[in-house]
Amino acid sequence: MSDCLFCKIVADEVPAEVVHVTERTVAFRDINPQAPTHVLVVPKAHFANAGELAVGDPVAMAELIDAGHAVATAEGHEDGYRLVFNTGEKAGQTVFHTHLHVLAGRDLTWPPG
Ligand code: IU
Repeated sequence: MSDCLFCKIVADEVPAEVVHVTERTVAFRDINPQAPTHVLVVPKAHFANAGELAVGDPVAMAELIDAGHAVATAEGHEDGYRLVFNTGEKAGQTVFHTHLHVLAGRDLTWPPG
């Protein structure tokens, strides 16, 4: 999608601090981090949300979650991290290209706000 910010990051048309790349995913640091580690893992192909990715490309969805685990482990947080998909405006989704938040490095409370 030509007007999608995360598609532009994947295409290297918009700068981002990329920390991990796989065949189907790119992971980069969130510009407004909510934890010491706050990385977004996105599929290279455009899907609007997690549900669409799960149905449209389940292999990429599995790779996305695996990448999230790899990022958390690489940053030393195998003892505790959170993977989050905000799905839909009501859940706080603001960018409509599927992205997995990887959050770690502080105490993460439950339930989330
Ligand atoms: P959300 O789940 O759609 O609310 O998450 C979108 C995230 O994208 C949010 O944490 C933003 O800080 C982040 N982000 C970014 O990393 N770079 C950007 O240029 C923009 C948003 I716009």
